[in-house]
Amino acid sequence: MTDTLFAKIIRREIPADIVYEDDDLLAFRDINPQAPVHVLFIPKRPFATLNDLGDDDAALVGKLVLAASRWAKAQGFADDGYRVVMNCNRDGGQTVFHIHLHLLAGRAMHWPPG
Ligand code: DGP
Repeated sequence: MTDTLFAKIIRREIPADIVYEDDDLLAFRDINPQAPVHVLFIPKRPFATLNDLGDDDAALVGKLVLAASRWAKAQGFADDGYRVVMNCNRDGGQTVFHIHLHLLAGRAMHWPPG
């Protein structure tokens, strides 16, 4: 278990620009956006990294991905496209140890990523 900045955002102890919430998930704008639209989708349950997910969490992870794709579609990004990214640990570039899915949209993305 971890208590991170994101847990504080869930508890409304620090402010965030929240764009989506349901019983299991929260989504808010990244404080350091890497695209015109950069939103983080997180489960309210505090998994530190992708390594901490198990079979029992498959439905929650599915909800996370679907919430992001539905939000992107509702915002009008479905046709032009967008990117979703989940970073894991040091080499993946993870800095906040509460799993999160980055949704980036509003510009053409590059590949391979840095
Ligand atoms: P990652 O490198 O994958 O762990 O991404 C963490 C992201 O979290 C990074 O893009 C910046 C963002 N972030 C860090 N602290 C805060 C915060 O306090 N508020 C918001 N909205 N985003 C934050």
